[in-house]
Amino acid sequence: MRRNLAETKRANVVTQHDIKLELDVRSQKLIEHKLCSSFPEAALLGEEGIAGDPQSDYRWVVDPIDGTVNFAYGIPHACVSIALQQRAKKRSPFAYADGYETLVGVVYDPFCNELWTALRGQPAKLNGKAIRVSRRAKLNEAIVSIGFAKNRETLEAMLPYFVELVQRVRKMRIMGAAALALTYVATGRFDAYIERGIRIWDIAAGGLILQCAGGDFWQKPSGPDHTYRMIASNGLLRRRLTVPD
Ligand code: LIP
Repeated sequence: MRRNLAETKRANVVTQHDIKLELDVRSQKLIEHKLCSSFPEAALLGEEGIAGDPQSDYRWVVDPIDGTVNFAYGIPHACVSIALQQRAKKRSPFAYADGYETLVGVVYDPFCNELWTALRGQPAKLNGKAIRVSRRAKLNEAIVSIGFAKNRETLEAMLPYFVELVQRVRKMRIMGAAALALTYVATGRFDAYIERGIRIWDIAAGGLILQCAGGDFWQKPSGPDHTYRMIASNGLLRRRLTVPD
């Protein structure tokens, strides 16, 4: 990612609100090769495809380049997001719709050299130092990040809420990389982050990092192919936020 940020990039798919790069596929191949050769018993579910036995109890959930449109334009706000999930043995409040829960989460921003890590049940860390969410409990003091996903339908669903919320908070931010928005809430830089039409690989690692930093991570399935709607916050603001159906 560092080597190619300013380079011209080949796009495999271009739609009005999204770009998928050849570098996304190459980056996932790199990650797949390393993880699958070191842990053959774990499957891999990535934005650019799956590998291994989908019945496996363990799976890696990978977004090889989160913030691809930023990266395509040379905007240094993008990251690698990798989570390890296990099929939950019993009903778990942390499980996703298909029964897997996250045990390990790693998000790396190669442009700011910031590495967020979390193991379930232990404090989340940024470059090895423990992090905590903010203590801001009032919306009019809060910075809230929001995402509009990749299609017109989600845009139309989210815009009315954006117009209402922007008047109640201190600032809204639309940064274009879900995994970094989640780690920014976990680090107390943002106080909340909301998105609908987001995919499990965008949020699995960041969601655990947020929970291990004392935050609240609410997710519900909202469509096929691992699509979710979610509200991430410092916990104190949770009751004041919603995400359109
Ligand atoms: C992106 C997310 C972002 C969302 C974009 C896209 P990608 O993921 O991080 O929050 O608004 O539509 O889904 O495609 O760069 O991995």
